[in-house]
Amino acid sequence: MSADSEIELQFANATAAGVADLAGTEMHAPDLYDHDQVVTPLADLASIDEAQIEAFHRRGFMAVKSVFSPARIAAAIDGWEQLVAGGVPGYTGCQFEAFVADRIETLTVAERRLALRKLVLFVDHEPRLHDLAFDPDTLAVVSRLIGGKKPYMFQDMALSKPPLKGREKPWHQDSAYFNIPPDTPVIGIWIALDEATTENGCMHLLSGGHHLGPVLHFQRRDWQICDKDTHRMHDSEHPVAAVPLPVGGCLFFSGMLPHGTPHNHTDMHRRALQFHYYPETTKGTTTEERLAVFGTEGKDVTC
Ligand SMILES: O=C(O)CCC(=O)C(=O)O
Repeated sequence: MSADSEIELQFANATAAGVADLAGTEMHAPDLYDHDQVVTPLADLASIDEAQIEAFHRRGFMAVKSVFSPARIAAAIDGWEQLVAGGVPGYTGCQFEAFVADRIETLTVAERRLALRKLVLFVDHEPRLHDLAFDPDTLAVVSRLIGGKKPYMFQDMALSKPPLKGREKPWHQDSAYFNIPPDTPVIGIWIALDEATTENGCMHLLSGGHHLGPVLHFQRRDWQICDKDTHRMHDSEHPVAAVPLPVGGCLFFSGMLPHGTPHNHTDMHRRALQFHYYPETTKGTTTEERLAVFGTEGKDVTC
């Protein structure tokens, strides 16, 4: 089953209580997120000059420390918690870990918080999260990163890594998930709602790896780049950069950049929002066309 059809199946079965995430729960190898550098973020959006835009295109990412105020993040967290608690009528985008699949309907709010894996499609249900997705200052940065074009927000999702149990998001390219031409300039924005550290599952990126082009993805612990391909691509020209961020910090990154986040080994929760943008004139393709580039079917390859 393709990643897309899994998602379609999950949402066909969605209830207000939520659905179970179908990705694997196996622990990653201890060295899969070994990093060569820890990124120091820019101070704020005003620090982004032409040299930073050029560095973004070279490295495939740009981290900024103070983007959203404590008050806006506190409001976003409140919005998040209401969605997770099941308190927003009509919202069906909570995805829980498979270990609660048979009892989602009966979980307490505290249990829902700890079993949540992902929130999807929330901006039309929660104005405080909508506010961050359509922030004019970050949209202006996205526009600069896509050559001055008008950005269109086409994906809103968020991963939760609860204390000690929060699972890895294996190495992948986001563009491998989207039915759009692979050369579309896609920009992801990842916003830290909790402090993100190397221990609790901050973002890890293969610096410059977006220049390697599309990489084959396999359905293993998730729809992901094979671990051995990640090791193969990781060299002196493509170092692994870890990006710790404070609350309200923000990472801008290319949809073609290989990235992943390790297991949360701490007693801190790690919540983050992720939005994706492309130029508003972008035209879609089909799943077949996407898998012809990113998929493994019929390519006689193993992972
Ligand atoms: O928030 C995370 O841990 C990773 C999110 C991510 O990379 C993704 O879902 O594409």
